[in-house]
Amino acid sequence: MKFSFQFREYSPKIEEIYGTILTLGNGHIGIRGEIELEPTVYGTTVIGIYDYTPYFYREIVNAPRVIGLDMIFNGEPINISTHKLLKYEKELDIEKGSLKTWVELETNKGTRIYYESLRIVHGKRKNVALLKFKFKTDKKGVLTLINPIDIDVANPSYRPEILVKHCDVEELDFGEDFIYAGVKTIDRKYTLDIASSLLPNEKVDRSVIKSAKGIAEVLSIEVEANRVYEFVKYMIISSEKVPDLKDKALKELREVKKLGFNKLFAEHKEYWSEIWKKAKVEIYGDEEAEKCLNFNIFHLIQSLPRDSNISLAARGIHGFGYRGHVFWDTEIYALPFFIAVFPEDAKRMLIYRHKNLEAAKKNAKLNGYEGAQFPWESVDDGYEATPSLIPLDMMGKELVRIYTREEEHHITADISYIVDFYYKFTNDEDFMAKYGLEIIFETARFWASRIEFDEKKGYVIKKVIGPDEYHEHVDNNFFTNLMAKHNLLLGVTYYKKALKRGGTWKDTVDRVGIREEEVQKWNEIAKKIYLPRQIDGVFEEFDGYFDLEDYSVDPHGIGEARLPEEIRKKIGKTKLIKQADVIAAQYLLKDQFDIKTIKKNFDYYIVRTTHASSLSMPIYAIVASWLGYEDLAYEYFMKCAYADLKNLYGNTHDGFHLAAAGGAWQVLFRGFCGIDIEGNCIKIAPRLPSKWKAVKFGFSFRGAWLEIKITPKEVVVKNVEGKKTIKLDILGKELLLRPNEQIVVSF
Ligand code: IFM
Repeated sequence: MKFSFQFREYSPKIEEIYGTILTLGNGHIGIRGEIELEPTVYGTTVIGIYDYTPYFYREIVNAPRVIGLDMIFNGEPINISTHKLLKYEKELDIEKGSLKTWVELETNKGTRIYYESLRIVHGKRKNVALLKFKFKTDKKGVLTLINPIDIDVANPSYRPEILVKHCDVEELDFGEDFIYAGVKTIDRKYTLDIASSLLPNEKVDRSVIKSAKGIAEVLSIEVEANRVYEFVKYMIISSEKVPDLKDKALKELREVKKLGFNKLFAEHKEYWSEIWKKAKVEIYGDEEAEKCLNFNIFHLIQSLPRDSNISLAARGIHGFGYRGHVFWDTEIYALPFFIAVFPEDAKRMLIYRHKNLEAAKKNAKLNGYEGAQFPWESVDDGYEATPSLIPLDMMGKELVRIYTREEEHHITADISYIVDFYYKFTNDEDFMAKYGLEIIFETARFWASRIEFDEKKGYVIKKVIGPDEYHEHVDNNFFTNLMAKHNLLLGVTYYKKALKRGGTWKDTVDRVGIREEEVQKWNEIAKKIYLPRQIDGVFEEFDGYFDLEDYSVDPHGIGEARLPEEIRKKIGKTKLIKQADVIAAQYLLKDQFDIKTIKKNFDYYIVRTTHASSLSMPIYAIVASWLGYEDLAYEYFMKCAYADLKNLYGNTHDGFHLAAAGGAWQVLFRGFCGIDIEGNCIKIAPRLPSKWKAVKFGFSFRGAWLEIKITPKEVVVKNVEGKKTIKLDILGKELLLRPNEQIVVSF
């Protein structure tokens, strides 16, 4: 694989977009892709480090910026925005996980400057980032390099009065060959230790400055004309909870300097090469789709937390959109990729939810319910982090009231859904005993208390927001009711399984205190749960939806900006929906619908969906592919894959759209390749886009690693690792795939 992405424009606005799409990360550190030579409001994110903030409860912290570099040549500061820029090029190499930058400029005094850098955030050493750079000029003179740890950073915001600085300086220190900053978050919960060292390949004069902005080392060097000078900047960003963190950080800095850039880069490349052996998707006949899909996979992997104290944030490590909060995006959109390809990593994200079960129980209690109610937006402590008010509207003036924290309850069922999905893929009994069963039982308990009985309708769920967030305070949202039913039935099924299995599963039943009568009640509620009207086969999205003013949109467009203002203003009173809702339920719970019904619903809702959310198109793409709407499926797939590369939602600067990224992978897996797990059987019913000559990738299934190749004429599946025989159903043909064997089905 050789995938690199080139970018050649420069303007502060475009640079903010590059900041996101060229982010490098390793599951601990995230460093945005803005050029090191320019100041920026963006610092560094450290996964799992949150702090209190107005409106948003807690937000991911903009950590001190250590990647920056100031250059002064013969008294002229070398900013690319203030001189004549002759060349600006950036190249993200997703195969190596590296970012290269080339700058050529003529200064206001007429000096030519050539600058070239290579940046990595180390894959194997979670605290380490490196910047190697070269400098050349056509004049001799004095080059001054300033290597700062900038602690004067605040979280970017739309409104200046709510800029929050989260880092409180504890210590600034330096030695002969290092600078160091120790900071704590304002809530005192987290410590960050940052150390850096800029190593020249020549003799230089070195001094250190401390200021309100932080600490910086300053190197001065007499340079000759037309000679290349090379430097390596070593950076350590550490957040471990150990007493001697500073010593550890400085020790690690010494160690990596001793190893040197080349060895460290070799290790880093090895890391990515191992990752790509599993994660890569090859698409023959469509290089563009192949590149874009792997680009999204790269960003998903970089955002994957290394421990279970936090899960994948909706906008990744790439920015401050949604303040680093974790939504259903993680479970429903991103996790299927990790479950299929990196199940051990997926498990950590599920354990994160289990760790927060106590918080979810408190949340339920606070709202008058039983069991566990997961927050719509979650952070490091598992409490509800959704703002009730957002201090901006479209004009950036008024506070906007948000009801999702009170009403978007489907997340609780979504989490149970994915626990079951994980179990289907992995058969991880131990996980279920320790974590999974408890999540399913406690969430079933929640729904049993959340649901009300209505004499006429049966069990109803009132006052919710479904995935379509245009309609608030609605009763009986189709998605919510169906997912709640599924959650209750999972409770019933796993309870029965646990009794049958005994051992640790039965222990969990006892530990959680699940009683037979309780489970019977879950069953009864599930069976009598009310679903809104169905007219001509189309399910009403919620009670009363069909009575709203009709309005339709072009299914190829994105967002609300294309709507007339009067429609935008009253959008909640129309039938327009923001994203897949009924169709999302039909995707997740496919088995409950026949294809004719799915088609009727798809045809109805597709012309009423604005796709204002990036979570919409992945689901419509998958279902479109099931329905044989090949062009539309492919168009939506590419739009998911291009969401950030082309800034399709206009807010890429706020972070990566990881739901669209995970969604794009699901379009491939569940849509084009038609892969489903049914019992212990993998069903494969492909419908490749017609220009695809073949698609090839791997995934893990119950301890086996399977490699699959699909062409328009055949399916080839290899069982390359593991000791298990796998049951397959390829286009209706049932087969057994033994270890180290391959099966070819031609059609
Ligand atoms: O979770 C989504 C939601 O479905 C639509 N608004 C944005 C959220 C975060 O991506």
